[in-house]
Amino acid sequence: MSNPTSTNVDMLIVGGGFAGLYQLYSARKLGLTARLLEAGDGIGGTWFWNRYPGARCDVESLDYSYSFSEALQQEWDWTERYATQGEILRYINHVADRFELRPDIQLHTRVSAATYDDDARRWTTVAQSGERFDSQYLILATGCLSIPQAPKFAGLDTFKGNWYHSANWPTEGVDFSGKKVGLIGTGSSGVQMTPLIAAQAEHLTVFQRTANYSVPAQNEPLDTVTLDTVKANYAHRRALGREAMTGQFLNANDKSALEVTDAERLAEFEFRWRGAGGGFRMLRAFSDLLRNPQANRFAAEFARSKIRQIVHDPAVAELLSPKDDLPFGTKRLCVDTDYYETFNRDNVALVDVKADPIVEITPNGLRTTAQTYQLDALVFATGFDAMTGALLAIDIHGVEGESLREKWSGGPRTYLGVSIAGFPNLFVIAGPGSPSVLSNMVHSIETHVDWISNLIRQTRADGITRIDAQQPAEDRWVGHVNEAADKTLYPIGNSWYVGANMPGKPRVFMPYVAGVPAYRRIIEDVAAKGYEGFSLS
Ligand code: N01
Repeated sequence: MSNPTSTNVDMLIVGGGFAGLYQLYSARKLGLTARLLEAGDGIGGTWFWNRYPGARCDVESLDYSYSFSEALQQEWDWTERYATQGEILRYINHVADRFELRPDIQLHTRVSAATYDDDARRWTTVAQSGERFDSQYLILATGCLSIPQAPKFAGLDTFKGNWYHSANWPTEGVDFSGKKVGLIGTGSSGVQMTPLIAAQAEHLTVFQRTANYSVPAQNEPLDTVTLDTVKANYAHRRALGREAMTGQFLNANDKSALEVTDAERLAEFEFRWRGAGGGFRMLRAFSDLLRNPQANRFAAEFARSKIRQIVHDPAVAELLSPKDDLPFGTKRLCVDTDYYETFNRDNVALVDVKADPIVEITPNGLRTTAQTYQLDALVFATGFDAMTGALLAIDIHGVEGESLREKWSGGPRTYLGVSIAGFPNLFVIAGPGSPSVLSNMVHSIETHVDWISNLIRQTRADGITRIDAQQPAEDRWVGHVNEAADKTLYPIGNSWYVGANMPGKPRVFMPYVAGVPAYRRIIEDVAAKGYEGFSLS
């Protein structure tokens, strides 16, 4: 029975980014009533919140875009190989308007709890405002990097200047002209904003705890010839993406780094660093780069040699060079424009806060164990409670009141990264246990939404009202995800992939590493076998 004081819909979708919007579009196609709840005062998810200077995607725009509508992909003209945050946000808003999605989108609504009623076979979802929603299906499209890691530095409340987090940037932007700026964090966000802040501010001090690897994006404008060529056969590009490890064609080399000569290896790395598109193509330079320690060391040493070539001061170059305990690419590779070059500017300084940790923020800046720094503004690019943060921010209770927070206290457990045993009719899009953040997210989102939509279409036709993953199937999947990760070097790196950036978070490698094509074949096979591993009733 549905609750008369709630909004009743067939499907409730939480999150208004790429995943939520496509899920809403697909729900409509299924003939379902649906409501999408979004915490922000605009749609776009990641691309709504992360407005910091230099924010852009590290997946090429022609791939990081929906493929479900040929008309959409024909009519939209991306202007650069790697799109800026602003351009992606315009695209998302265009999609919402074009497919008339807005009437079913409710902004300013942060979900705080969701409880399953096994008699009614429905979810009751509650927003922070107290508003209630009643639905048969609950879709969590909450994103993998949507709960910023709040800085917990002592003394922050005494700081006289303004401070900002990369993922909660003021809509109107920030003018750093004439200011001494301190930037904490050198992951993708910090690496992208460094050159732009340095160009504007009087002085920039970058506080680095761990050096990560960064590869130049080789970004460039997309001319009409390129766009026309892709659009003339967009299906071909999408098909190449579907069969590529990460859901985007990166021209993967199937040779081992150990089977080629030194000169051939160097040529391959150079080709990928410079002309062939830069960025993640580097990770596909050799088939064993992320599996074989020696192959990985070749890539790491190549990247360090580049840093030494670019950065004039050898001491700064050394500090920017990732160390051997971080294999190349095991923490998400940064993709930059002029990051290392920026450290040649007179108004930029690099501080090693591993050797000399931050003690506190002071009214006029920041104090490390050895030094004080006078700063007018502080920027935190300190990352996120990744993959599980947004899901566990909601107090979710499944069959017999089981709490998701308790179930996941030792790390996330899903069946196929999309379903959770004991939480029927609830689906996670691109969640832990799926290729997710290791892939082109838009591609993986489409894969999940299409798969969930087929499951719902088929089960509704069969009169099934309850879809639940079986516990043994989930256990086997969790085992398989771990096994796949353990065959790679990924778990070695201290990264948000394993929750290492969050003190106290269980160390579990969260995404599924075997790649997009292997994963798709598994979930298609599950569907072909009548949704093997699910209890349908
Ligand atoms: O966050 P991060 P991010 N004291 O977690 C440091 C995606 N993304 O926002 O490494 C001092 O990577 C921390 O140091 P350490 C992308 O998937 C994509 O940059 O923990 N430092 C690290 O340097 C990316 O991977 C794009 O030692 C502290 C940094 O803060 C993900 O989002 C752009 C600290 C956090 O790095 C997250 O990237 C941006 C402390 N107390 C983001 N706490 C593109 O598409 C943390 N740090 C290009």
